[in-house]
Amino acid sequence: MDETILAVAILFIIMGVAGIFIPSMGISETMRPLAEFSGFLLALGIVMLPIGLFRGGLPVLTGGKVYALSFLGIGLVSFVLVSAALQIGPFMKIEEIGLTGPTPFNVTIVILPGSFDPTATETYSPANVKVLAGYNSTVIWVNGEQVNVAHTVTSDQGLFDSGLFGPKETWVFTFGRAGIYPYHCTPHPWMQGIVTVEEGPLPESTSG
Ligand SMILES: [Cu+2]
Repeated sequence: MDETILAVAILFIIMGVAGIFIPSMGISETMRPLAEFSGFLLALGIVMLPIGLFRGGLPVLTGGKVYALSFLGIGLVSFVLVSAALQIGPFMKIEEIGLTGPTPFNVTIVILPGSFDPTATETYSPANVKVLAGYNSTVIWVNGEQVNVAHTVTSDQGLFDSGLFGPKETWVFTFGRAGIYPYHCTPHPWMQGIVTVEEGPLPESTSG
């Protein structure tokens, strides 16, 4: 057993799992590359683990090490299982944040013409919207391009994805859960926006 490799492997696995969970909790869109890097760390850790364990023959484990390793292993496995059961972290499902029907009011975000240009400063407009779940949390994205360019509305956290839609086309999504939902355009990653959903008592209707 090579304890250095083993320790590094365990460290990579912990960092990998943490790095995959943290960005999916919707903290910041700048965390997105971290999730990708974490996947790599996790894979590397998993490859290194048996190398560390079995280098120089089968491991002869004694006392404390057995407990420490099994504790770690059981901890990691139960962490992943509990997250999957609760559908949190990377296991959050789209059905969990989306509603099926439209809300009484909605918000429209226009994808400005020229958003395909990497130097464009304004793309999704407004780029930052705040809505109230169940009240005006139906968000409509309109592709306002004047040339034939398709865009997407893709969750940084993997929670929703419009797929490509062309000029004059729209994509509608109704948010049902409070949270901060950063998104981007798959072919044009400089296009970035955030929908902030709040939950609370609905304002009284003035239409009746
Ligand atoms: Cu785009």
